[in-house]
Amino acid sequence: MSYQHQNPTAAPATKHTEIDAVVVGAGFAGMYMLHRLREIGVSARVFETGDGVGGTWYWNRYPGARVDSPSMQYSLSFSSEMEQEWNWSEDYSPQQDLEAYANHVADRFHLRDDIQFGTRVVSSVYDEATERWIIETDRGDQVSAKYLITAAGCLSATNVPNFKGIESFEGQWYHTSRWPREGVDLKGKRVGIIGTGSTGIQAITAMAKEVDHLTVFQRTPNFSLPSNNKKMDPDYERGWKARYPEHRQNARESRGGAEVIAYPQQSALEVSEEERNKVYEAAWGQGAFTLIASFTDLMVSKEANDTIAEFVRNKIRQTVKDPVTAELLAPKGYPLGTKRLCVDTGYFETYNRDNVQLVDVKTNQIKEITTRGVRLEDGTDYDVDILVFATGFDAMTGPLFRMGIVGKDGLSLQDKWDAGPRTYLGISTVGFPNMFMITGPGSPSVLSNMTTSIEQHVDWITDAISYLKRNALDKIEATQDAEDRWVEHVNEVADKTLYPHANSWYLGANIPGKPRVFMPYVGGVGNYRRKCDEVAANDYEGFALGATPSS
Ligand code: NA7
Repeated sequence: MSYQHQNPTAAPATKHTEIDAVVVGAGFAGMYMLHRLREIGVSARVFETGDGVGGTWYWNRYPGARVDSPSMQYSLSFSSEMEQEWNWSEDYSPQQDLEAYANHVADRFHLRDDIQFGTRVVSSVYDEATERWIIETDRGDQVSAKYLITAAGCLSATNVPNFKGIESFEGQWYHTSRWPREGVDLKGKRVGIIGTGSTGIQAITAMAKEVDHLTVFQRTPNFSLPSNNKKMDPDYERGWKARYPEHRQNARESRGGAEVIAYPQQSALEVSEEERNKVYEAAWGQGAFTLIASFTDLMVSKEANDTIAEFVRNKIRQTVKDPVTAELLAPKGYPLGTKRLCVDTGYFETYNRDNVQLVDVKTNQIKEITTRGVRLEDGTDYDVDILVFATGFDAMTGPLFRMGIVGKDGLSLQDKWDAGPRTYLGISTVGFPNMFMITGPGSPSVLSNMTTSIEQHVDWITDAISYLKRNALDKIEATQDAEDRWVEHVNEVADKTLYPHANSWYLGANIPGKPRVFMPYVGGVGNYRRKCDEVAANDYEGFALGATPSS
């Protein structure tokens, strides 16, 4: 597959450009939003920090980067022609295929004309006098827009922990989501990697095969399932494509935004251990959504969850030859699935290699980075040539805060959300009129197959703007009451699950000082969609609509 990532970019906006909508980010969300806005005759400019489209798949080009939803489902459904024409090469797509696909989307719909690359939005201020958003970029653009639409992703604000001494390190260091396009030569190198989340697990598996020696610094072990990834079977792909509309509809109505073969009817505790393990064995290797859907209560009952957690721990014990390493890799102390479930291609087997060493930095923490590597609290030194930070992101709110968003009464989004994000439907927040967040906090977002949730939000936002236009309106803002009730509902459903029982990025627990609030909506993609549709059908219930005097 080939693509041109240096295709023409929109000419820089001149000072004081006026436009209908500014979209921040040119990943799948920003691109599809632009496409839909054009369809309804709304002029738009997309600002994108990167030099190309793809968002997550532009930035995350570390070795082993791969999506953990099946390729046939992790794609855009809005164009049936594109859906039929495009061929995926593997069951779970690698970054290269996803970036190529993103470029194909941009080319096919001529999106680049309205995307300004290499440009970061640094300030987005609502001007109450004109009732417009004033958006400024690091390149000096100043644009006035009726609508501000954030499409900057949930996991794009990089987190590099503030380790003492990092600036003194004499080797090279990289965060996985800022991996150089030209790659990094790892051959013959001693590499250290900090972090064993989804990213670390993929990068460790891939890098171990290249490096001379790999030291893995693990704070919390993660549950990870085999993807059983393989080359796409053309018959399977043909079969899937023949029934694409049906598959997509099932995904839209599902809990996780991906089609699940069969929903469970039974509690894990209703069946014998033998029967239970048979079910787990059958779901093993069928992906995270399928495993979690093995029984009705795996995410709500600690006792039920213990059964699947122990099943996975035993898989790890059977795979990793050294029993001490196996035990260190076996996650304990939090329920399976409450930290993002990882999907791998031979992760645990990697620890049977002679050139891979696991270091526990939970009991013996990282004290500092030295000129030569990593020093732990007890003074042990690990010398490395290259240090890789697979340390994740300031999730969900981080990307929004980095846009310098200030709403009515000079209130910044950061100040409003000082105690955690508050939204109506995860799309809108009081005090920030005409601002829409694609997959914002309070929506299923990161708990779902992102492409399904992105399309749902983009379609909803497009319909909302069309509704305003049809009714000679141009102002929409959530009401306080609707926001309060939604926040309460989001918390209520989260509290019924095991999710709040882990120190996860879903709760902001990975960022020192971040308020501990469960950010995504756990009520399920299908239910959530119905609620959003109901709101729209009831003339945007819970929103105050209006017209600016000049319009
Ligand atoms: P994650 O899932 O946030 O993982 C980050 C990892 O880095 C995790 O193992 C952390 O341990 C570790 N970490 C973070 N800070 C430190 C410090 N200070 N010391 C040691 N270890 C640290 O990010 P990923 O990029 O892997 O995945 C993000 C999402 O992308 C993923 O969930 C998918 O949705 C795709 P911790 O667990 O906090 O103890």
